[in-house]
Amino acid sequence: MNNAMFDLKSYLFAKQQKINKTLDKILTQESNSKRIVSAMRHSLMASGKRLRPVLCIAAAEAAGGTEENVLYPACALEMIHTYSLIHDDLPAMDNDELRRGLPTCHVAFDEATAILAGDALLTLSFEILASNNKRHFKKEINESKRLDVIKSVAIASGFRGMIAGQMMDIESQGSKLDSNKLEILHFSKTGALIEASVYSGAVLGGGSRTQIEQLKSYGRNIGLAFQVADDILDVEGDPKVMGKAARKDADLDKSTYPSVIGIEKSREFAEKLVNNALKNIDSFGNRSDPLAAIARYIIERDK
Ligand code: GRG
Repeated sequence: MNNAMFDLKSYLFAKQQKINKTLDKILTQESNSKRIVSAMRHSLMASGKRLRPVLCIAAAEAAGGTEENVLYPACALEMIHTYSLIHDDLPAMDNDELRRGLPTCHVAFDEATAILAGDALLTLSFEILASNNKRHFKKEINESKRLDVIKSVAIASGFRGMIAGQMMDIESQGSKLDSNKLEILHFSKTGALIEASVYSGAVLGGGSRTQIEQLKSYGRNIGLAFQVADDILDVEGDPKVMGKAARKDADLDKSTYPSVIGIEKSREFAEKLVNNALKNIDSFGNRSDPLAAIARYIIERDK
């Protein structure tokens, strides 16, 4: 049974502060191009929720590790996420002008710079995941765990994960998918990186094989719930609160949970996924209070 009194707001605030400080430090590294760093900084340091790195840290803590063990790898996950947002906003994809409350990268800079900023964040993330020095991991993490995480994150963000989801999303515009196909699309596009964030924290935090499997299932459930909630927010959310455009899915004639199964059934489905996620982490006791609170937050959030 998880603790409903857990103070998620304070937990998120403390973790977001640490993550932001670390991301800022990473971006102070030398580059021969000031412009590329400015573009990376523009998108990365804008006000994101930092959900993926927070999940990585919370999973590590649930598995018996510490924030310090995973802070840099957690930041690498945020870089991959930010790269995907920069590229998703491009004119060739969703053509959005507002992201995280700021002009999108290609509007603030230009298309070529935005493409390169996304590429640079993606490659930097793998440099960080592959580095095993004191700066990136306070404690030595054995090489096989690091390789496992690198491979899992690469699969989740590549052509068997996020990129496949994005391609399916583009291909399916204008047609209605059935709920099975939609689940595959949504899990690939958004859920896979969320699952990989939890998995990475569990592995690097030193979880047992059983704990890693339980946390991975939790990640899978909340990953899909996140995208169902995102579909609902696109219908009901306030662009001023979200810091991005709403009603885009209908404009682009995309298949979403509300358009395929209706808004009430979408809410019920998201609720069911979160309940499954809570069951997955039941045996962790109060060490998984942050993860339980995040699971509920994912479907109750307004941005
Ligand atoms: C272009 C390679 C490539 C992939 C794009 C994830 C993705 C695939 C595109 C993002 C498009 C999108 C808006 C998807 C909906 C779900 C989602 C990822 C929302 C944004 O994530 P949040 O809410 O954003 O965690 P913040 O800004 O808080 O980090």
